[in-house]
This record gives sequence, C-alpha cells and structure tokens, in this order.
Amino acid sequence: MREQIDRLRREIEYFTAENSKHLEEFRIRIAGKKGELTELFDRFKQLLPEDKKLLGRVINELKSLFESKLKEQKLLFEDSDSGETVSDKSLPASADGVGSRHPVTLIRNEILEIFSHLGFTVADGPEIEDDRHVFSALNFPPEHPARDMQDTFFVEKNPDILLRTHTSSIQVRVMESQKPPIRVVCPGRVFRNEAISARAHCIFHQVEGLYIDEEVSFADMKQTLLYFAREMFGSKTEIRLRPSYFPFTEPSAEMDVSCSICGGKGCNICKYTGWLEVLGCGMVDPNVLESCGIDSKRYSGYAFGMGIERTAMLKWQVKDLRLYFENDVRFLRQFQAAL
Ligand code: 2NL
Repeated sequence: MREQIDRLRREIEYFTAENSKHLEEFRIRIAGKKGELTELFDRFKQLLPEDKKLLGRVINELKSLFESKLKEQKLLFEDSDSGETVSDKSLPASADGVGSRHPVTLIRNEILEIFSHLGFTVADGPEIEDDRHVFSALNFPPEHPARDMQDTFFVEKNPDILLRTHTSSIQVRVMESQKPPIRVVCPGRVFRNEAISARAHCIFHQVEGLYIDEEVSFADMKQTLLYFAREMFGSKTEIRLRPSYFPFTEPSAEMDVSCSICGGKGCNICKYTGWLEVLGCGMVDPNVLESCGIDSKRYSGYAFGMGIERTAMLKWQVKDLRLYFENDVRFLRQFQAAL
C-alpha cells in the first residue's frame, strides 16, 4: 500500500493539464468512483487500527495534494472554457505581437543620421501652408503649372491655403528666421493631387537639405552628395550629375547612383543603364535667398531633395509604391530586422 501511495503522489505532483477536458479526465482517474485515490480510501477503511494510525496522515496529505493540484490547474483554464485550448502559461510570450518600424521611418532616420554626421540639424514645419512658403518665395512664376488645382490640394478652395507639395517650405521658414551659416535637413509628408498607381501616390515623404554660407560652391554639394550616396548605397557607389531644371535652383541637376544590384554593368533594376536616379539638387537661386531676407551677394548655398519611398524602393527593390501605404503586416514584418 505504501508503494501505491508513493506512486500516486508522484503522478499527482508531475501532472500538468493541457486543457480543461484533460484536467477533468485526471480528476475522474484519481477521485472518480473507481479512481485510484477512492480505491486507496476503500482499502484504508479495511486496515487494522494500528496500520490506520500509521497511514492515516500520509493518505490525508495525498488527498490535500490532489485537491490543491486540482485547484491550481483549474485556474489556468478559467478564461478558456472550450475544453480544447492548449494553453501553457509558462511559455515565453509570442514574438508575433512585437511591432517594427515602418520602412519609410527607417529610411528617413538613416538619411537624417548620415547628414547629421556632416553637421546638418533637423527642421520641421506645418503640412498646411500658404502660397508664399510653397511657391512665391521659391521663385515659382505666378502661372507655373504646379500652382494649378490639378497638382496641388487647396484647403476649402482658398488659393492661399494649401497642403505643401514639397518640404522646401520648411527651408523657407528656416531662412526667414535664422542667419547663415545654415545647415538643415527637412523631412516630412507632402501632398500632390495625383492618381494613385504603382509609381505615384497623392501622399508621400521627402527629405530636403539646405546649406548656406559664404563661398559655398557646386563642388561642395557634389562632395556632400557623394558622401551621402556611399553611406546609403555602399562604399563602392559612384555618382553622376545630369543637368536639370527647378524654379528654385540655378544651376540644377539630377543625381544618379551606380546600380548596386549589378555594380553598374546593367540589369533589369537599372533598366540596363547601370544608373539609378535618386535626387534633385542645385545652387539656391539668388531670387530665393533675397525673398527670404538673405544677402545673395554675400551668401550662396546648395539644396537637394529626395523622395523617401523612392529611396526605399531603390534600396530594397520594392516595385510597388502602394505597399508603403497599405500597412499590410506581411509587408511591414519583413523590416523587423532592418536597422
Ligand atoms: C526632387 C528635387 C529639390 C530643392 C529640392 C530647395 C529648397 C530651397 C531652395 C532651393 Cl528652400 N532648393 N530644394 C532643390 C533642388 C531639388 O528636390 O526631386 N525632390 C524629390
């Protein structure tokens, strides 16, 4: 009988229920009508008084052990009563609930970090702007197509209140309120009245940069942008500047980087050109400096702007821009390990 008691004690001690059904089976096997503990008590009743004295305490301890085990295991299934749920509360928490930064945030932070090493600070500004900060101060002529309803969102049809179409408006505010030297990068959301497709969206993100001081040259800009390109796309990256046009810079250029997929040899990512377009840049037009209260005879500067989604697409070969706005966790989760 002692042996039976010891075996039963071990069985109770080591028992863990998988679900409430499993727990009920355990209760019946031990304390049901034909249960092992019930049978033990039946046998106990037939013992001689001196044996009862010896085993009484042990058998009662076994009964309390069983009862507290039952109580403890019942607590585990109180809130999941299907009888089928497997729930081990001692397991580590599932990593599925852990979030990750959005790829647009990751790239924005990386761009800001690279420029911070060159002494650029970050500036912010409003998304709802006026005509002056988005267009007039930036040398846009009154009839420029960007001012058209088709390209810009106006607030309540008021031609002076609009959603910024580029983050240059932040830089205009910086120039109005600070004296050179100025070194800022301006990240933010911008809005354009465009049909949504794989390559365009009416809301997207930009980072623009501005550097103003005495004797700032095109060569300074080129070297800064080369440093940025190598930090962002790898140390073997080469850059190429093509002449371009923006109302706010003169001269203006577009910068390509050598394709990091094929190393410039030509592949379907770079459409067999060996180059990928990343940003627009140029020397700040003297008209822009003057309209922001900066003496264009004494100071010169360069500026540049890039789309964050575009840069992210180049870096990760994401083919469809819409993925950045849908917030499908199957897409977002893939950036959990990035940066
Ligand atoms: C592009 C091109 C550019 C700028 C942005 C800028 C700002 C001020 C004055 C002069 Cl306040 N320029 N910004 C200059 C050249 C290009 O962006 O393709 N962006 C996505």
